[in-house]
Amino acid sequence: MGLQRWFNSLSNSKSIFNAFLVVIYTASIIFVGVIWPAVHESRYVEEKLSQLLKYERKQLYRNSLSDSNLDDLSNLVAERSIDGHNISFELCPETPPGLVGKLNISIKNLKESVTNEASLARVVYGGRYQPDCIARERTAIIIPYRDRAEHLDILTRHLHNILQRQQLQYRIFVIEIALPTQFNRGLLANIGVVVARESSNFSCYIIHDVDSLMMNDENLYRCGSQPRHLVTGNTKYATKDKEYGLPYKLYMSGVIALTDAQYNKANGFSNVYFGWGGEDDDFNVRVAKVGMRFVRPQENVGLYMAIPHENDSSNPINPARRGTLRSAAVRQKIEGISSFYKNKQKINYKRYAIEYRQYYTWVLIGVNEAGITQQFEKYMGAA
Ligand code: BGN
Repeated sequence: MGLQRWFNSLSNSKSIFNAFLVVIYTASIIFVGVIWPAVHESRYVEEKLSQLLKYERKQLYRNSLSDSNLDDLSNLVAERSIDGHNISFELCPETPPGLVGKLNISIKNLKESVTNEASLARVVYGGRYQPDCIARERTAIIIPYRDRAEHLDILTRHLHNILQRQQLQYRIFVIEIALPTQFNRGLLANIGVVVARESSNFSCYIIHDVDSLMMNDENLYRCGSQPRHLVTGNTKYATKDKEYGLPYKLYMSGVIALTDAQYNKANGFSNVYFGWGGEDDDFNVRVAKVGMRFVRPQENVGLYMAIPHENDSSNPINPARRGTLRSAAVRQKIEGISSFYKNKQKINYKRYAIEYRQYYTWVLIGVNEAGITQQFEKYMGAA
């Protein structure tokens, strides 16, 4: 009897044991086949996603903001605006959606007609902005500047309005030459590039005259596979029957767009043109010499209004410019953007100030005009 009970209990516990085995077996099949992969998958996806977001955010951050000490203050401000911002990880569309085409700018009411308070409110100190989508380029607008405060105010208001509509990620640099040195547009453009490079990795430089206002917002401030001359006509060169004109076919001044590589390839602008004239033609020679050429946007798109001003007595014509232009191709090898890096013919300059102003980053520089003229004496035309 005792044996029978023991046997029964054994067989009972055996079936319980078997049932237990079946449950464990089924559970592990469900776990291994369904639950684990699902958990793993979602963990994996979550991890990848967070890595991706971190990476994107970092990229976005690196692209838009600076890494250097120079920019600490500006970064701080920009950081806040990023955090309060709904950052999207979508690439900005090829064609910005909000463009209006030809702009209505009243010459009598310039400041009012270029001002858009909402766009100005979005500008981060130092004159920077990034759109809600991932911009296709990181654009540095470089304005060589001297003595045109009113123009600068109008131009920067206008640019902030239009460039935001173009969904650009940009920063405006104003490079001013300290008195009493004469204006030197090429040298200031080069130093603008040097300063921009230190503050972030821009992919496109726009060298912009202070007195030129874009009249059609379809003129996208982007770089291309060739250097771009963004001007197809300026009111400065109006003729009897044309409201907008160009002074000559190979003219490429006013507003140009080059990638970092294109700028380097040409060795930037010459630094030796003090006063008015010649530096743009010299740059054209450089660009052609290294197998590139300037291309323009569509005729009806690249239109500019010149902000009217009194005769520019503070920027006298450079009498040596024609002679200097003759040595353009030779000088290309020895002076240009390379003059501000390790170079036997280094050009010295001082940065007197860098300020993060509300609508732009302002850089005041000083050079020794007589010293530079002497340094490159044998390549200079007669005065
Ligand atoms: C040219 C100037 C340019 C200027 C245009 C338009 C020279 C070099 C000697 C021929 N070039 O004559 O610098 O942008 O006029 O005004 O002076």
